[in-house]
Amino acid sequence: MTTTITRGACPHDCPDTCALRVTVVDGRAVKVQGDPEHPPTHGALCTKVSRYAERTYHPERVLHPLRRVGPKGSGRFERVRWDDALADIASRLQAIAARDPQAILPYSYAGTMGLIQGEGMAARFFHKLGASFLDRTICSNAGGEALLATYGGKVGMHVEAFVDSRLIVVWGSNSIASNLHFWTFAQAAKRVGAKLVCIDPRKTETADKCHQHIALRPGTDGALALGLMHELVVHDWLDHDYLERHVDVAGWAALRERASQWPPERVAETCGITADEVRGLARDYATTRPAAIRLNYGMQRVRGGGNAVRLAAILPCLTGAWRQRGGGLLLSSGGWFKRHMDSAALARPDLLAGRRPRTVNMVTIGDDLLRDASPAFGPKIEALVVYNSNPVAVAPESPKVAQGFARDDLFTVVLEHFMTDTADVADYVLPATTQLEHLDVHASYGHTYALCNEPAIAPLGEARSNTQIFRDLARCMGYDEPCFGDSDEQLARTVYHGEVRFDEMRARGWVQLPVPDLPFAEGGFPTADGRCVIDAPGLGVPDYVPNYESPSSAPELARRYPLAMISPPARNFLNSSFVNVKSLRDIEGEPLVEIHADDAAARGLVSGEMVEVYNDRGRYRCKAVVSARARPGVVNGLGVWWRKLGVAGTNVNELTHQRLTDIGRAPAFYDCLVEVRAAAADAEAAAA
Ligand SMILES: Nc1nc2c(c(=O)[nH]1)N[C@H]1C(S)=C(S)[C@@H](COP(=O)(O)OP(=O)(O)OC[C@H]3O[C@@H](n4cnc5c(=O)[nH]c(N)nc54)[C@H](O)[C@@H]3O)O[C@H]1N2
Ligand SMILES: Nc1nc2c(c(=O)[nH]1)N[C@H]1C(S)=C(S)[C@@H](COP(=O)(O)OP(=O)(O)OC[C@H]3O[C@@H](n4cnc5c(=O)[nH]c(N)nc54)[C@H](O)[C@@H]3O)O[C@H]1N2
Ligand SMILES: [Mo]
Repeated sequence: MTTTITRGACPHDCPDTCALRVTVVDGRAVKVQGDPEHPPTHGALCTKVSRYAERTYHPERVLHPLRRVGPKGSGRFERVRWDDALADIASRLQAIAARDPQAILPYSYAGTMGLIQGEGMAARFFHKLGASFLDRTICSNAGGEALLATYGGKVGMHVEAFVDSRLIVVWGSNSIASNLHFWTFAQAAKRVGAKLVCIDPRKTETADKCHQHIALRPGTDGALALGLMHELVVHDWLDHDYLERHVDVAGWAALRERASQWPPERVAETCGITADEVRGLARDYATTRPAAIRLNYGMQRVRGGGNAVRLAAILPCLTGAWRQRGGGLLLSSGGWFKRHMDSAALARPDLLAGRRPRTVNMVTIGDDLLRDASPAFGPKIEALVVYNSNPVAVAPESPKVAQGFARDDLFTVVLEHFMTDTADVADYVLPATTQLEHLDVHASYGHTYALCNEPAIAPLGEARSNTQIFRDLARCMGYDEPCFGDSDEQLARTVYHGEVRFDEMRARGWVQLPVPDLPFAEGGFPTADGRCVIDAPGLGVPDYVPNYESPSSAPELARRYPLAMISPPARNFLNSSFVNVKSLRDIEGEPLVEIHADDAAARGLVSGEMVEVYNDRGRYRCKAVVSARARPGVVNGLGVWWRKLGVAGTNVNELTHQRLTDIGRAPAFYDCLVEVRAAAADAEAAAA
């Protein structure tokens, strides 16, 4: 019996990017554990990833190429040889490209966050092909561009510094579920006296563990931030020295004027909270040192999400919270990595040879698949190559997405581990390796360590890595540039430069980036003049932007659909990943919507009954759970179930829309009005 332990990195879309140790006995991975020596994640894994071996050896893994034989969506596929699949795919793509390569769209997101299995060889391939660009906006772009406009980069506090905070505002994040290792630092601070405040419409498990929970209406965070500024000004809780030296002074004068129109009473009315909650939070934030904000992406999935993030990000610059360790704000640490990366060497945009393909936003894939050619749009989408993503389940307004994918004249190739909702409607499904089976290097958006992932086991069945599949396709297309021959190790070596050395990363599992301990104590934001920007070019001074769908902005709609629905992730799934892992699905139970007792009573609903959540876009069938986790007027539809594992083939994205956020062209998943009614008994029988 031979036992080895391999160093790895968790590939999932999560701020924590854990360092892993994989125990392999006679070629089989038997245990996936956290690496206790990795400072930000210190050896603890979430329930999901501790089951990574279960996912890898899942009996339903796709382990050889499949070609559709029945009608689209019939689920009938036959096994084919790799060579035949690749040759046919290459010739189909070539035929389309001969007319216009922009009719081909790659669709990918963060199934793996790995830098080479994510964008390595695939980017080269699509550049050479001249395919449409994909605007990768589905998750974090509103907040990301907002932060860029304010700080000049996606940069913030070290997650480890939260142990020193005396006030931690957890804003738009269910950290226990989605950012567990931050939570460990917050707990350590709490044990020595820090106050924790959670700002979230839902009473999450994180809110349960904080000292205070402010349950505002979805999409009203911008108003709350303006109210906090109002109080900072009225009580002169400003750090004038920091403001004068490190903040856009003219911008602040304009914003200060705007904030003066947001007294606590008005904020309370808009946010559905009390004026005392606004006053108390402002006082705590201004008078406790060090004060930190853990902002997260929950607050930016609404129309005004970008403006809200800008307003929140300005707060620590008004109070000078950045001066102390344990003070400041963290939304993303991703920008710290950018300066050590050479993305052009990896993605090779030079292969475009001067062409400038159109860009398709991944959020509007539903509408765009149903669009004809036009001068504004360009050619009709004729082919999709999907990898690292499950758009039929995760993209907004899924009835349209499903209709688009069902088009008979669409050629769809899906690289996957499993027969997801998206793979079901493919023409070809190609078996991809999991993180245990391939090499990769990683960045993180929650800490400042670059990581390396060594393959622990050989690929299962006939699975090939994404990089290998695109290498093979490039060969079949006749692409002869030497860069298409680069091995995974060669690709991995091109990602980072300077201090982040691949060999060191490989030997130890990670390399810490050189980021100052107190990054902005003396200003030095990565903006043009080093100051925090308030009046941003093209964006102006930030303001509260109401939701698309709310009683004040859409009164007629709100009469028909009086409940706001948010759809944050379920704790034991990772977006739509892991939904098919039975042990995790058993913990989640079944698709559900949490509803406040008053709202349930008004509709005659009882806990546990099957309901239909509906609006003009669709109907979602699930179980109603009467729960104090829901505030009055807001229902929580926990996501993101596979449609085929849900009730009547639906999930929560039946109801969401494709309109974009104010900044960043991102989805407004949590800006959604619905109504709930008991599911008709006959419909239930039909679905059974
Ligand atoms: N277990 C688990 N972990 C995950 C994921 C997962 O699916 N499961 N997904 C990963 C991904 S892709 C991402 S992007 C990150 C996301 O990380 P976070 O942004 O921290 O996401 P959540 O934990 O869902 O927290 C969002 C919270 O925002 C709340 N919320 C909704 N609308 C509003 C609003 O208008 N204002 C405020 N203040 N709060 C609001 C929701 O109720 C929810 O509790 O998590 C990652 N980690
Ligand atoms: N209603 C609602 N919708 C949401 C959200 C929400 O909060 N509410 N959250 C949104 C967010 S934040 C995000 S980030 C998106 C996430 O959207 P996606 O990035 O599409 O995430 P997943 O659903 O996890 O799907 C990833 C797929 O990639 C596959 N995969 C993993 N590793 C590999 C690999 O190495 N190779 C290949 N070929 N495939 C691989 C997995 O098997 C999985 O099926 O969903 C969004 N959708
Ligand atoms: Mo995400």
